[in-house]
Amino acid sequence: MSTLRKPLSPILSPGDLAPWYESMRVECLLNPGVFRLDGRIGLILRVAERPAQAEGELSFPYYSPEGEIKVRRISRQDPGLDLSDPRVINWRGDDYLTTISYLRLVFSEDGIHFHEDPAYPPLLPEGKYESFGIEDCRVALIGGRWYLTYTAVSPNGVTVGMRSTSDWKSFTNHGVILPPHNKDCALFEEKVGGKYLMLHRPSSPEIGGNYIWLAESPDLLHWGNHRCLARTREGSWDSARVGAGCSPIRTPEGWLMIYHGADRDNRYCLGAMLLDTDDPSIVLARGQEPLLSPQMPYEKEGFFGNVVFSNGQIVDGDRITMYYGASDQFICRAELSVNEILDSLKQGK
Ligand code: MAN
Repeated sequence: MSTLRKPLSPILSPGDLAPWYESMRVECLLNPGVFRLDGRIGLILRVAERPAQAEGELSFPYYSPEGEIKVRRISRQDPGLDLSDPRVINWRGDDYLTTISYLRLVFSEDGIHFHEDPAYPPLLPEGKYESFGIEDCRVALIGGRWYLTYTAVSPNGVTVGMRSTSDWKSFTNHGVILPPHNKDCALFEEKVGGKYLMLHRPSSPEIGGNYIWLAESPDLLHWGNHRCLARTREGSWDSARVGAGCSPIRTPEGWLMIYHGADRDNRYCLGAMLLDTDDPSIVLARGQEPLLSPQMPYEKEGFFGNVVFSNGQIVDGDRITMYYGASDQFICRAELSVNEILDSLKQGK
């Protein structure tokens, strides 16, 4: 498969953006949603910030119930502190995130060089279900309106929030559309069988696991008829968790879905599945091998290494321009061919 990383990868690094929050620094750029607007390509980046870390102290940001950004500081000597994962803090039995994530817009004329446009301010966490941040936004264009589905994190749990817009300047906040623990929500961009459809990823820590589910809705707000679509595969690159990328691509052979899978070492790769056109709860084919796995130095090392993760792409005929996060730190771009992926699925690769 000729998955092409482009020479200018990474296309964005944390140093390319000034911090939004006073006295913080941009630590990570992650996993953008992608859309077209007025002849430009837009990315809705997940940006993660935190204060510079003082010697012997851990500090991390969060939103207070009053909606103000605050910083908590804890001595690194505190015996109740578990810092084994650079993304998460466990302190005296409760979980927090080491950074606060929000969503920031950048635009490009050529799909490679992105810049900010002051007319489009960032989307910040709002309310009590987003107080630890908002992450990994998928974008679906449905009936002339863009629907943004993203992970909303707070002490209440990891949920899916939704906002929508017609101009990327003002947004309607639809609140939590899926309760905890759920993430990786991608909407289909057209109705199937008269219903809106979504892919989502609930987690069931005891019986079950981190599997991709399908749900339907009459109005994009109320979701039912949940069906488990794809589970993890023991002994494979996607043995520990799987989750959908962005809206599946309609092809003559079915819906092509790019998804991420991780193994028990938290190595994240991207793979493909083909879903039946009329009944997408039927998986027609699933690739054995990843489409993309961490290989380049910037994919293997960074804030959280060995990660390639995508939730946004542009499709133009046969060509998929995929934007992806590498090592939870950089934004990269790769080109894939719809037909090559379909052929590889047919050959059982
Ligand atoms: C989770 C999410 C992603 C992140 C991966 C790897 O799936 O938080 O945003 O890229 O973990 O850390």
